[in-house]
Amino acid sequence: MTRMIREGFGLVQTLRPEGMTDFVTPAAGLFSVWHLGIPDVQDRAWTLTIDGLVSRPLTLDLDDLRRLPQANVTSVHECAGSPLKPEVPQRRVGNVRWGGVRLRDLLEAARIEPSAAYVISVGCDHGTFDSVHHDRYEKDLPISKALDGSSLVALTLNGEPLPAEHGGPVRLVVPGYYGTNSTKWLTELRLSGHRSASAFTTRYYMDPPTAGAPDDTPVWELAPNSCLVAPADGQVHLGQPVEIWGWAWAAEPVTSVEVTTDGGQTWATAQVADRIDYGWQRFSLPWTPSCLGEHILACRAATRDGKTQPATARRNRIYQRIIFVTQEAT
Ligand SMILES: Nc1nc2c(c(=O)[nH]1)N[C@H]1C(S)=C(S)[C@@H](COP(=O)(O)O)O[C@H]1N2
Ligand SMILES: [Mo]
Repeated sequence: MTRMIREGFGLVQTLRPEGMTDFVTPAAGLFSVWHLGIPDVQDRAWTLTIDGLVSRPLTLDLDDLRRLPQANVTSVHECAGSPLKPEVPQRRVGNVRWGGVRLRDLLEAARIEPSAAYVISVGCDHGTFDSVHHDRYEKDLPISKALDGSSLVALTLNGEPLPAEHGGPVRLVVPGYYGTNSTKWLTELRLSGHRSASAFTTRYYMDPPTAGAPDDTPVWELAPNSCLVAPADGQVHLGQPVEIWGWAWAAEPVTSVEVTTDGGQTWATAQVADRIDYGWQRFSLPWTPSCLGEHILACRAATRDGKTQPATARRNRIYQRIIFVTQEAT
């Protein structure tokens, strides 16, 4: 077993939405989450095994991976929040450029069998989460997603070798899916006819039934979400134009963002940039405040198929900010 250099759940979250001013989030500002601790990745000779329902099982080391054709994807990276509290938004999000080998290329090289329905990904971290010992971190994704050409076995983050806290030397990246599916410290990809039986796919990261979905639902595709970057409180003055802007994202491209400055009584349609790869999209709306005092700003994103953000407690609840409109600055 790989030695652990940190034990138990932990997270780093330095940027609040006001600080997310860059299209590409610098690695130093990117949140990080781990459930079981952080493994000592120097402690093992790194290999990635592809096995299960394949006719040509493969074991690759880092040099093998580096020698294969490399691809890049810009992708929003969002944590689904605590699996024990999916109704509490955490706004742990960034937008980064991942580089590495296409998952599809590796699966094709291993010759997957027709009965393979899921790709199960295994990390070498182990330890205690929610008072239970887990001997690995394990996730799954449907084979159709794994073969769509977007997922990577990533070796770089924003062009630099993948830092250990972000899963280096090798992690899975599944653009359009919540961060929980992007297994860090990746050591095995196992093709299976069934979903994984791991606690991280059965007990955790399964959303309880809702009115529209009678069964538990895996926390896979990103639901529409958005946040305001600017203005922050203290930057808005009576009669002075400001730009209200922020980022919006979803598994599918966001096709509309609406903004309110009166706590949701009226909504205006913002301009939304086109999506690049699976990245977040900038939206903006000019505003000249015409009355003094407290204002509740909020934004909500929607996709072409009509999926949008709820006003009720949910991980992608509509993002709000209270700002105070003051006398014109002198
Ligand atoms: N092996 C392993 N992979 C993991 C996790 C983990 O605990 N162990 N946490 C997941 C969760 S919940 C998230 S949000 C992302 C966080 O990735 P980051 O730390 O690079 O931001 O990694 C995912 N991959
Ligand atoms: Mo997460």
